Amino acid sequence: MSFPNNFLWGGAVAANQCEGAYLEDGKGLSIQDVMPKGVVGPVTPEPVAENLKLTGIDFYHRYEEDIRLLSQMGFRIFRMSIAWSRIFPKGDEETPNEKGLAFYDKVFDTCKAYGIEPMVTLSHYETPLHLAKTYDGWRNRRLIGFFERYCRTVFHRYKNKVKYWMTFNEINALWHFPLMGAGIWTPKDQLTEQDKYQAAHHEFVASALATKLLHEIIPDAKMGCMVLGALSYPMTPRPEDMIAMMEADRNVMFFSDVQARGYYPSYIRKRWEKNDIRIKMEPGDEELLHHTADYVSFSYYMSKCTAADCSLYSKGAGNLTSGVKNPYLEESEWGWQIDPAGLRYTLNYFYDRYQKPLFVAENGLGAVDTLVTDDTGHLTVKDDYRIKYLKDHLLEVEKALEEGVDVMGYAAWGCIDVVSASTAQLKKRYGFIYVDRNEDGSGTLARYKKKSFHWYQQVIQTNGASLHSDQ
Ligand code: BGP
Repeated sequence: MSFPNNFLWGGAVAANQCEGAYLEDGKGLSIQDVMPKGVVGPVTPEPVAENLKLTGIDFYHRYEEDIRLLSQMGFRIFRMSIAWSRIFPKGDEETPNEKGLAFYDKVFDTCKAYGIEPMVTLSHYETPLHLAKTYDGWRNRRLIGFFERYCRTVFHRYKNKVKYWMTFNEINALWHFPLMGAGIWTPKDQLTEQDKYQAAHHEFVASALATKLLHEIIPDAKMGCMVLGALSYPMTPRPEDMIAMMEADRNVMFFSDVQARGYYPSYIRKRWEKNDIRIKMEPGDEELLHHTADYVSFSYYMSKCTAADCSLYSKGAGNLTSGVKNPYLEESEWGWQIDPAGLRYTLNYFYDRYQKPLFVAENGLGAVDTLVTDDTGHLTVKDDYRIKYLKDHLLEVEKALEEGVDVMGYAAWGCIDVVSASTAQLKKRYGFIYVDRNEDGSGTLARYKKKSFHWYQQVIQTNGASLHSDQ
């Protein structure tokens, strides 16, 4: 048996992609409420009806049914996020919104009742809109204080309910999508590298501070860092492509290097020196960074290729970042290249570098699903393509475990269908559970079990052994 008995099998969602109820019970607006097309479209002055996230999949009212369904699959962990703007509607208030806090009490109590451990991301692409507009998000050092107050509030409140936490979802996304990644309101073409490194510094300090606080308030809790784990292969064995790969990977690993090792790596300090980038730090910042993450997590959907001259090759599509197309891989309907072995490589790469427990925070296949009637007259989706994707990836997780990598667990992304992050679509589905809601917003919101629901249930029940059967 390669999967340890305490392996955390589960799935993941984010508040802004599933909850809906965007103004209910005192919630303030978040940046997502004015991003109707995800990162591919413009922001709107006010929330507009075609923004599917305003209603999401109505998890806010249906969480009990949803968590029950997840428990039927045997989930041990449910990665979810707290919408910061439910707790502090504008982000800079002194006093939290009690109704927002009460909502997550109910969610965590339900998880407990069904034997599921919640894993909570504190900031998953949902900076309160007021912080973005008034302070320019994480470019402003004052965000550290606001975040600290938010963390302190939720750590005290959920002290006995939540053991696993994460600070920033895909923290490296701020580099490519500063608004979604770091609530930066200034258009991205007006930002310099210096601005982005400065915003990253504020997030690193905030993350370290949150880790310190967590350990003080809930001593047995674990804090994770989380990066978008799209590593590169060199397009050819030419030495210059290899060097390009090293640099591309550093752009990812820089973020986890700081959070997992507790200091800025020399390659970044040299880059700053060379490019005359001066990061403003306050006394004590660097000492604070020593409060490193207890575990390291990443999302993994695909690998990418890199070359010294990328213009020689065709460009690939991808999860917020992309590189050159790998001629040896197939791709999803959204053009994301499918590379199960890349997950094994990524796990080994991270473990070699940090020697800390790893958690696969997201993995999955976004696809168009069709609801059909099965032999027993029930509505379902025959998603063999998804089963194949997940099975192939989990077999690679198993290989990494066999190689000695300490993998704590695995969360399938969008375990129940949610609105997509990059394109804000509902037709791009990842779940084991189908949600009846269409791209035009119509639908009953009823939940149906897909074929993959029963498959994953079996995988968890056998602690991975069924991955080796023919199914
Ligand atoms: C990651 C995000 C998730 C998620 C996932 C899939 O970048 O952390 O929030 O949605 O990607 O991406 P998408 O929804 O765009 O298909």
